[in-house]
Amino acid sequence: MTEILDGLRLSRLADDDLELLLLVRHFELKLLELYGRGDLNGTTHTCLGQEYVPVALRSLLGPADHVFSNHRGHGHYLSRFRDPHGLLAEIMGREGAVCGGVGGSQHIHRDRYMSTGVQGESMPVAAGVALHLKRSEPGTLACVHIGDGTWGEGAVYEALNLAALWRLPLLVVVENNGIAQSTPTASQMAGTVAGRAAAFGITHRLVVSTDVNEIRLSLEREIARVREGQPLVVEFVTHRLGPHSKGDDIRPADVVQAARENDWYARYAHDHPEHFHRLDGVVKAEVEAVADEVAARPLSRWEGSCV
Ligand SMILES: Cc1ncc(C[n+]2csc(CCOP(=O)(O)OP(=O)(O)O)c2C)c(N)n1
Ligand SMILES: [Mg+2]
Repeated sequence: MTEILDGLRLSRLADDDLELLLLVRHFELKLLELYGRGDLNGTTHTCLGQEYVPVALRSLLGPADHVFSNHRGHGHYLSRFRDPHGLLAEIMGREGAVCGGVGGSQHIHRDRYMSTGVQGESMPVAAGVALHLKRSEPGTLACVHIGDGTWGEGAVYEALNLAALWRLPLLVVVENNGIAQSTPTASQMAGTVAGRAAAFGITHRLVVSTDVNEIRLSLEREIARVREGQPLVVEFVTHRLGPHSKGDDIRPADVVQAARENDWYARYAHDHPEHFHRLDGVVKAEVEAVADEVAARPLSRWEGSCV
């Protein structure tokens, strides 16, 4: 188990990485605002505070790789496709929706990307896809995002077992935000994610950094090995800034405060004020324009397939 130590100062990001981080942040803040106003139905789970995970991974993945997302997947989708219009239309049920508006926030299928709100469901599916890729498209991989709470699902272990046994190109990204809905991880998980990966002989890497450049550098070699059939569990120690979904945050104030102190957004603004302020307002305005434009569209119609 290797620990990537969190640097004191975040490194300067490329414009497109910072823009993407800000896009996910402002997109989800907008979603909460729209819900608050009663303009959206159903539910949504924001990845506020966790945006850097898919942004860091995006340059390590290629278009032929499969990505399996979960209920907290807006950042995963936007990092893959940078398509705020299609995603917001999907969530709002408007024309141009990625899946005709029938999938909503949690159930999206596009190209080699799929999300599900069912905890643990994607692990065996990703393992199966990884088997297919190993046989027919060597060098590609299946990446699956799961939370810490999802390690309570038995399907996770069936998938890990076969991934290790069959040497599948499976990258398991654990976004360990220390909580599952309202249950702290310490109250529901015996042992550790690292110990569980070790039980299957699967390599585990722990990432505590929120620095996109640093994370990429540290994972590059390991992810190349996944492509050769060495499954990998990468556990991000991360923080959920917002509620589980909407307005259901019962965490004590000190826990929420600790999450805020780890927020890349405030830290980047502090460490690189000129860069941050040059792009933050621009991206925020972009999201406002997307929201206005999508909200004015006619309702979506299911045409029998996703884009
Ligand atoms: C099979 C199943 N059981 C329960 C739920 C309800 N549920 C939705 S999210 C969630 C907590 C997931 O926690 P975690 O895996 O840590 O992800 P996080 O929400 O923290 O990102 C639960 C229990 C579900 N969606 N699917
Ligand atoms: Mg969690």
